Amino acid sequence: MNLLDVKVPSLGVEGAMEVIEVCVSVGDEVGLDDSIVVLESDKTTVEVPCPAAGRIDAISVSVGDKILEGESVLVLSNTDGLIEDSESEVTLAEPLKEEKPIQEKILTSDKSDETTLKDILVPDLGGAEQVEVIEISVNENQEVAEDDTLLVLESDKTTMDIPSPFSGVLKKLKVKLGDKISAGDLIGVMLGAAESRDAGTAKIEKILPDGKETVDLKVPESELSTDQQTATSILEPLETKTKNVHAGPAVRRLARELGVDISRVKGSGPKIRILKEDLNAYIKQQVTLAQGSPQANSANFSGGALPRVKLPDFSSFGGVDITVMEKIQRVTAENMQTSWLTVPHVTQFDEADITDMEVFRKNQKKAGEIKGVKLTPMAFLLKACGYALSQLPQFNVSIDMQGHKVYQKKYIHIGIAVDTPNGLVVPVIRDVDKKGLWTLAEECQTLAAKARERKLKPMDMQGGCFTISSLGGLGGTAFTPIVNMPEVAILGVSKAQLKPSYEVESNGFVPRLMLPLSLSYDHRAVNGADAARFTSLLSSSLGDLRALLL
Ligand code: CAO
Repeated sequence: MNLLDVKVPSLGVEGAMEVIEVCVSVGDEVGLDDSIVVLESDKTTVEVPCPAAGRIDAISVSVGDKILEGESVLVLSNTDGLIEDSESEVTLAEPLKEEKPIQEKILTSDKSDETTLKDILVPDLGGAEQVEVIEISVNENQEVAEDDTLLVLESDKTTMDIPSPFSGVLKKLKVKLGDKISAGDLIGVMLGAAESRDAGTAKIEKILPDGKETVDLKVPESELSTDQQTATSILEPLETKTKNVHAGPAVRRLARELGVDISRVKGSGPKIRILKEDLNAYIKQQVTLAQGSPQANSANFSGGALPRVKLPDFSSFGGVDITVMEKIQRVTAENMQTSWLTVPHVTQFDEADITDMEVFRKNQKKAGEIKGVKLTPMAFLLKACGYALSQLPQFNVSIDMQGHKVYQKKYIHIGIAVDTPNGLVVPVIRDVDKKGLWTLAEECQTLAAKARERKLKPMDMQGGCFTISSLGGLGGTAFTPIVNMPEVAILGVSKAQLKPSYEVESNGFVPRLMLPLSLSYDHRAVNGADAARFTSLLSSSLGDLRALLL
């Protein structure tokens, strides 16, 4: 094992410099000249380049430290020919400073084999980043089975469980409540397979700045991997992982001055280096979002400019419990308020005669049992709305009032409002117009179940063009749903009721099952005549399903 103790090079700066950024994390592979830390003095900001390619084994500085030339920054391993082989064990080229975190490696009792230590990484979160940990469902040294929930995360749109990718004993947990984590971040370290921990011994060796301490663990040697070289791998210290950002000092300084988290900026330079233009583009984008473009995260508009309603002292009237709103509740409330304040809402009411549709639907009960899918009115509503959106594409748009642009979508993805114990969530069914009733029913069922089990990923809730909110299973005659921005319309569905309907042929009244429809729309994007056309088309296609085949 070749190790290199990387020190602060001669920078021609007098006195200590402050570490303002650590650009690498333990375990990172770095190339020659990659930036490892950024130092700042009164007069200058300097990026310290890596003197060789290798893997970061330990980092001895943190942001805010003051360091001098010649002081150790980090330890690099696998650096070709820079340091003599250190045989079987890793020895830090120089002891780390006292306050540095304890590091660990796993050794077997008498040989150089290693245990099967596996990192548990945050899986793909559907593109979401910096998602908050709201619940930790496991403890260190706890046995965990594959698929057991490890963490619960909460983004702006949903909560999701993170299952364990394999079984074993959780040796290290590297996240805590409130942490913001992204795909690829380390959740913890799992030891071996849980069921085989009853023979043999392996050791976890703690490497302290000034010595060593060994702890025995019961691990069967048969379980210890012989092909991995983990005896030489030091586990990542317990520290916050900083993103490896490539940017020059001037860009970093500007980002700091403007309060921009540089790790969120996409670099367009060589090695995805962040240029000043990238920073400008990022700031411009954020400003546009804050002004309400269709891509805006409506959580940006918290309605802060509204006068605050002063609450009375409720306890003077009787007993009161106070709870803090959960994030999903808060974000839903903010989104509702934003839409209510931004969108001029109009609601168009109509009814669809679903007598024949219900006969057809109920006739499919047996087929549904065989398929394991329940065909509810929702599948028919999805199909009919997909058809109406294809016929009246003016409902399949988003508008940007700042840029005076209309975004006409060429796909038909429909969100369904799902009532869950954690609040309202809106998973999206894609390409509704291209799917049959059974597929739509199955996807609706799966997504609603996932929503209730908190298993939806952010991507499951993105890309909607239109929303259906069905309260039909619960009751009510009509309601005025709020448009789910940046969509421009939402269909509310209430409970179907038998009503007397005049029949010309028999010159009398006959009972018909009528489904109440409430279409709320953004009057900036859609006019009233189109809304009437939309609900009429829905009504006629639900009244005669053959229209959907045309
Ligand atoms: N009229 C009469 N009965 C209806 C109906 C309607 N419009 N819609 C559904 N039903 C019936 C179903 O046929 C089913 O009856 P059976 O069990 O006898 O077959 C029953 O009501 C329950 O249906 P469901 O609600 O389980 O299934 P669904 O596919 O209709 O709806 C879902 C799925 C996810 C939309 C629904 O469960 C849900 O969460 N709705 C709430 C949406 C909500 O909260 N909206 C408000 C948002 S704004 O605050």
